[in-house]
Amino acid sequence: MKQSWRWYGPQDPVPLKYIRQAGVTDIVTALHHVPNGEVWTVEEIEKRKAQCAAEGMVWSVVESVPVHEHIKTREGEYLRYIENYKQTIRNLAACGIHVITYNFMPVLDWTRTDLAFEMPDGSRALRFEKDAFLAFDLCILKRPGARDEYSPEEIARGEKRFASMSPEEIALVTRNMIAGLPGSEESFTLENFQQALDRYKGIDAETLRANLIFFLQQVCPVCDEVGSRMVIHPDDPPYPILGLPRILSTAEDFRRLVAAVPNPSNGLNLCTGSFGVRADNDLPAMMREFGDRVDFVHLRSTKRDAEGNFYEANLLEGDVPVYEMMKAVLEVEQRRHFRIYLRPDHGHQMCDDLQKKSNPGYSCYGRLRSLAELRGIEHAIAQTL
Ligand code: DNO
Repeated sequence: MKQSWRWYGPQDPVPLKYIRQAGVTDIVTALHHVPNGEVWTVEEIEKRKAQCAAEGMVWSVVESVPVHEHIKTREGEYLRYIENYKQTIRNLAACGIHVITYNFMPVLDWTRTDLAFEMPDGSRALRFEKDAFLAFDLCILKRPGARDEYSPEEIARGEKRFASMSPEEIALVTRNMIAGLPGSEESFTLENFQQALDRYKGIDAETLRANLIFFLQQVCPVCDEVGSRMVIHPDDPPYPILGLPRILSTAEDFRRLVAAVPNPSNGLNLCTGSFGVRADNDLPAMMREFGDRVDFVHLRSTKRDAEGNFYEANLLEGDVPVYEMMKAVLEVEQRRHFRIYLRPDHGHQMCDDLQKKSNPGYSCYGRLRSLAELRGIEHAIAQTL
């Protein structure tokens, strides 16, 4: 694997100097200051590249070039935004950056209800609590139509949870849900959030899928020409939420995408933590099946329960078969003669980081711990190949 690390740019409380000490060679970052939909210029890309190079690392993977909402809904200025996206791909390639992460989740990127779930050892994890989510949807947002989508048991669970919440907790859950987690690039108030959801009223999963296919049919030929690859990040969580359609939650979803857009540049960012929330996703099998298109892996482990909750577990203690997954990564690497960019993800907030302000899931020590474990596993498996 190419040991990589997500850096949010000069504002990131975890500086490049620390990242280098973690043993990292490759940086995953984005130009977060460029508004969604606008072109990333060669000049701005070069500036960021130089910052990484000055600390002895290479900016190799973009996470993410955000896809403007107009492209997802195929309305308004979507054609102009697609042209801008193509130009950004060309500019990145001109600067030697060829792996581009993106997602096609409507409105929200990844979603959690709790950003400081206390683990038995005192560290803090990100968590998705089903009841808090139901309380948000049914009693805080009061989304029209929500009641028809849930069972009587779920409605009762949401109402009970809402009744237990203090005004502070209501404000906190609301903020966690809609204020934008790191990398989301979109942030809402309760008022404009409902409007954003409403834009998807006539858009079911098949329409959204068609919009994604249309987008890829436009940008993939450019990628093929300049030797780049678009790697889609799966839905997180991997099922529909808030009445919004989801189209990249399972192996079958990606299979369908490849069947529709077979260009070599149509790739996958295999995020084990996102796909791993579903018991029906066989992650090592997905790595083996899609490996030729997986240039980038997020290796983290989630732990789910029967009530529909999940949290970010210690790497070796969650539902993700990390050893098998790493074996599959190494097999694919051998087959392709290519080293896959792999980064730790959503580490626990621990040690000194508990007193520091950091991007949720992206503090220093937790990811350092995960990367050290991943490196050890890779090293051990490599001896046997
Ligand atoms: C969360 C990240 C996502 C991811 C985007 C890719 O920690 O994995 O925000 O970057 O979905 O576009």
